[in-house]
Amino acid sequence: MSEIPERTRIMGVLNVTPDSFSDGGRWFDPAKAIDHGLELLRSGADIIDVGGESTRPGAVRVDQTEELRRVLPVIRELAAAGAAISIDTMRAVVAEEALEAGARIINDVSAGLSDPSMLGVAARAQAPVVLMHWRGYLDRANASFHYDDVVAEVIAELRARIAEAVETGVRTENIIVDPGLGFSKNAEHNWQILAALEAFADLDHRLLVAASRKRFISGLLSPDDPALAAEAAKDQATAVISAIAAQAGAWAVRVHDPASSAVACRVVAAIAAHRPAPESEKDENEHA
Ligand code: PMM
Repeated sequence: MSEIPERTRIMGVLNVTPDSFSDGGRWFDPAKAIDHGLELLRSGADIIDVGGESTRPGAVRVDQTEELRRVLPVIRELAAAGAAISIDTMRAVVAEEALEAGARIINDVSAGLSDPSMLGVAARAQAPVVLMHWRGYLDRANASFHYDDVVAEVIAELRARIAEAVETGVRTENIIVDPGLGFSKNAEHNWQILAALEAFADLDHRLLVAASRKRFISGLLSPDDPALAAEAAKDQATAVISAIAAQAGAWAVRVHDPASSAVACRVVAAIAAHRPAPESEKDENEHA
């Protein structure tokens, strides 16, 4: 991937859908989507995550032809402008065509469980692939899920997806893990995961954290009526989470407002750069 700096990357969200959770309908027109993608880049995004299917609870699946119609022109145009693009899809064919159109990363919120051909596509293309934790794929998204220990169980279930990806031929360095905030998880689960991000970073794969504007943030800011939480306040809360994620070692954060999270991640990187080396490293340098 070209010129991505040594700090937590900013993945800007571009939903080319009529019905996504926070930005559904805004960028449904391809020309508007392309403009918004360029704006995301200008405001600090390193990667644009293009999706043509909403994963909000209760969403109806779009058919494959429609999904392709939504994402391909946008990917082609943004790739031609030099953008690094991830394709947010649960369909192997969409992932494959998106890669051909210029996308570089596959982002599958079902971690290969929705379409059995997905991991094979990632392996053949040797493309980085996001494996997100989710127990239900749209049709079961409203089911309530029980965890005795959400952090341990999500990590164990991610390990199983990682193992299958490796078995299918995906190189370990191409695996990106994502705890799937808000997917088969309530607010309590999401906060518990955010309190334990280091454990996800310890999986030794790149870690993506995607909290941006999600319902548990609105519920914190406006507990009586989450729908009333202002977008700017949600983005401020998201930027704080981006800083916490960066501090925990996240490779990237997926956000709707790149500017605020880019500032947060830059500050964390600056502080990290000024941290004294651990004693063990100092000893090694002295003896070098
Ligand atoms: N969340 C949404 C869509 N795609 N991809 C990854 N890897 N992780 C996520 O948590 C995730 C995702 C839903 O949020 P949106 O409707 O705001 O895009």
